[in-house]
Parts: sequence; structure tokens; C-alpha cells
Amino acid sequence: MELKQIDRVETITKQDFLKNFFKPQKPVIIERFIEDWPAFQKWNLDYMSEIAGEKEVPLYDNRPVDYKDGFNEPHAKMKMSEYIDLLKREPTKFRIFLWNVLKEVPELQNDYRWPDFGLKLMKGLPMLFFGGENSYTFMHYDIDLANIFHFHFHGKKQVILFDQDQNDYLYKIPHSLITREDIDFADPDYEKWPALKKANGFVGNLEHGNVLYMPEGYWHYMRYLTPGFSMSLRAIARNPKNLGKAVYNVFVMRHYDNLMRRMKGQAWIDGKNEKAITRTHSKLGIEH
Ligand SMILES: O=C(O)CCC(=O)C(=O)O
Ligand SMILES: [Fe+2]
Repeated sequence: MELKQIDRVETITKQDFLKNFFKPQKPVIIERFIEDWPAFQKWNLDYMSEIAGEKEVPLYDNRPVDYKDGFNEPHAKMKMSEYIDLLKREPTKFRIFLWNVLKEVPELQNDYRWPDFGLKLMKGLPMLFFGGENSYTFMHYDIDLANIFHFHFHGKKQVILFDQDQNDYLYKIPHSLITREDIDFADPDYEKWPALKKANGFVGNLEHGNVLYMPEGYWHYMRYLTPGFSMSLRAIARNPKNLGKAVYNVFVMRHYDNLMRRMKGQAWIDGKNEKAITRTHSKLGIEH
């Protein structure tokens, strides 16, 4: 893989953001954009434990997809305060993925603002993500291929990104939003995954208060270098091709995949995992 460093700026105007990053669909890390938000001072793991400690939270680990699991079904549940104690105590694979802040803890809304990047943000969907040291969120892209603003808090996180135009090299699983789950994107085994050598992407680290802009439909893999959490705000895809894919994913792909899981069971999952390799290799003329 060839990974370029994601551009970094201290702060940015709406005009410059639109011209230099949104129009050309390039990722960027804005380092000091939210220093006037209450969240910049307040949001850390202890505060989250204080304000949401009694809530039961859905947790995910890195187990491979099982046909019995529904789409995005959690693997465990815990009280938020217990989960944060665990994060602070030891490395854990358990992550919180796609937790709707607005619905769960409305008070948190007082701590952030809706930033004006010149895009219409979806107000109903501010999502939170938490992870422990060394945990990671597998390579995926979001079902709606949205533009994503990802605000990071408390810890440090590494992100690896790819444009959709790299799909031929990423061992994408058919009828899903993920790549082969046994690829370690932080240190890929090129003997096993030779196509990855041709992939061109981006890499960067996020620290407390940084904002990452991910263009429409971008693949993202995120590794929590230390325990921490992030909030994602999103704006609908503008490119008609991406919007079309989003509609297809939400209204067709997801339901077709669930139906096939119910009908064919694990054989459906295994078959798709196998196809991810055969398709990728045959496109590139690699023997297998
Ligand atoms: O931070 C994470 O663990 C994943 C974030 C993510 O997938 C997103 O913001 O869409
Ligand atoms: Fe995502």
C-alpha cells in the first residue's frame, strides 16, 4: 500500500474548505477547529462516565461476521461507567460503534456546535464511537456514502483511508460495506494479500480536538492508539453516483444480504469471503 499523509491545517474557512477539500474530494485534518466548544474542555472519559454512567451501551469486538448476527448487531452490553472503567484499566477489544448521542444523552448537545463547512449536516445523526487501547474499527465505508466530519476526544487514533476508486485492490466483500476481516491494515501480509500492494490511500493520526474530514464513500480503518472516543457528523453525498449507491445500499443491498443469511446461513458468508479473493485476484490477473 502506498499511504500519503493526510493534509493537516490549523484551522480553515468555509471557502477554503469547499475549494481545497470538498470540491476535489480530498481528506483533511483540521487541528484546532473546536477550541471554543465547551466539549474541547469538558469531553473526556471521566465526564462521559459522569453524565452517561447509568446508560447501558452496545459493545462490539472484532469477531468475524456470523450469519446469525443481524446487520450491526452488538456483541455485548455493559453499563457506560463499567465500560469506561474497563477502557481506563486495560486494553480491550470492545468498542462502542454508532451510538446516537442526541437520543441517549441530550445534555451533551450543549457542548458542541454545528460547524459551518458550507454543507448541510444531518441534525438527527450525531454518532459517538469509543475504543480501548489497540482496538480497531475494521475497514469499511458508511452505508450512505456521506461526507463525514469526525471529531476526536481524549486519546490518540490512527486512521487509514481509501477512495472508492481503489476498490479493485481492497478485497471488498460482495453485498457488504467491508473488506476481508482478516487483513491487518496496520501491517498487511502482502504474501497473502498481494493486490494491496497496488492500493493508494491516506494515513494520519488524530489527537484530542482534531477534526478529520472524510470525503463521500471513503473507506476508513481506525485504530485507537490510546483509549478515547469520537463524534461523527455527516452531510449527504452530493455526487449522484454516490447518492445512487447509498439508496441501493439502504433499500436493496442490506435486505438482500439479510435474506441470504437467513436462507443460506454460514455458507453465504463463507462464499462472499471467498469471492472477495477470487474476484480481486482475477481482475488483476493474479494466480490463486
Ligand atoms: O471511530 C470509529 O471507531 C469508527 C468511526 C466510523 O466508522 C465513522 O465515523 O463512520
Ligand atoms: Fe464509518
